Amino acid sequence: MTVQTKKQYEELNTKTAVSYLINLGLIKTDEETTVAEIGDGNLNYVFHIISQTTGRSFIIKQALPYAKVVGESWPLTLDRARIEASALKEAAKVVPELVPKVFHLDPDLALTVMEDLSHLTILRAGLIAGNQYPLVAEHIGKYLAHTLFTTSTFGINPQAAKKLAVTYSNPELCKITEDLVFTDPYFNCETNNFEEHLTPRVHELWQDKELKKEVAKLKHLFLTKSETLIHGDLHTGSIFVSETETKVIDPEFSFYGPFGFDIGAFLANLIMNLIAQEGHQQDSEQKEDLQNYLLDTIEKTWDIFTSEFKKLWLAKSIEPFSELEGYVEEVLTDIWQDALGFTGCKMIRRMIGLAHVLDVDSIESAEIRLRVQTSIINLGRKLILERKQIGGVLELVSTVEGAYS
Ligand code: SR1
Ligand code: MG
Repeated sequence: MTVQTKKQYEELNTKTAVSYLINLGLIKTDEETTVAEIGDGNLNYVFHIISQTTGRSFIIKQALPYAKVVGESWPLTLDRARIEASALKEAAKVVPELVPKVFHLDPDLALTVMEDLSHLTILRAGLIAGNQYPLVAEHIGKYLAHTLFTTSTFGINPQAAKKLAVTYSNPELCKITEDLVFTDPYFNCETNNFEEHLTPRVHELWQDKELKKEVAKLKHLFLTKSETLIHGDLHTGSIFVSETETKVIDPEFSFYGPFGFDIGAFLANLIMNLIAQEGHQQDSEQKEDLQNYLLDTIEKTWDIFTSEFKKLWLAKSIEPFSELEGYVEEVLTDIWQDALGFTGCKMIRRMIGLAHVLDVDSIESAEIRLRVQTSIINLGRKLILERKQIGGVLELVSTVEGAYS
């Protein structure tokens, strides 16, 4: 009988990262390697290891026992490495071409060895630089429909879904979202982080009872609507792209949550980039072209999501009621309204809360930054309050068009 002993957690460094791959047999001792820690996110180490001898390369992502963005005073579960690797494997069952390959998970060291995607660009960085990615809407629309449908009770039986929900119980990372997205920005909280010039607008928001009540309802949905396995943090920094490829990374916030949450996260980040282009593009023709591309991406993502979702519904739904006329449309309407509310919350949190987006923060002119931040807050508010009236994606597109110069 072999007794499995739990390894002691220790942080990797560039040397031990290479030894780790040697021990796994992924590279040989005599291979010449280069290695760098390239993590630029809020929470983890990311080591990029290249064998100069064979040309093969790997990523080792290791969770730290605290949030890197704040420091050791904010302890954080290492279990998120298991959640992330498992969610990537779950997604690979339905959209293998849209997620990185996972080669190895080590739950004791909280690390995952995965496919190196460094030939691709992070979507956020690409959009800030003014690039366009023609296939991203099609790919993300498909990713959303297939991942969300398949783990819902339309795709698997309720017993299997309940068991999966236990596997993906993720209370600590959910708490980050509960606090940073839904609660803190609406109160005078220490975690908040907004520019001095936004203070009058933020104080107004803290008094905005109409808005706060709707945010409270959306928070309640996030807390209780266990519909399907969601990514949980699908912003444009969690997506690698090129002209031809798209890969969704980083699902460490995965749990059984509302259908609309990932959709809202993606739309919010496209909208923020679109509004922020005022501070990035000098040439007005180029700016308009980019903004039209982003509007088109919003529209296409939703259209592809709904058409793929309906196809899956017809071909694969295990719910006996799914043949009822009009049922799928009603499900999609609920998803849409939730998604719009979450879009608004995700926009407001990035202006007022702890973690910001580079799209806005990298605008040099303070005057333009203030204008952009204010437009994002105001549009976020509108989407939250009017989520049940904005009847479709074309109406969303014209609402967004009305919000920027
Ligand atoms: C402490 S983590 C801050 C943010 O980074 C992640 O990407 C999530 O969006 C989280 O809210
Ligand atoms: Mg992340």
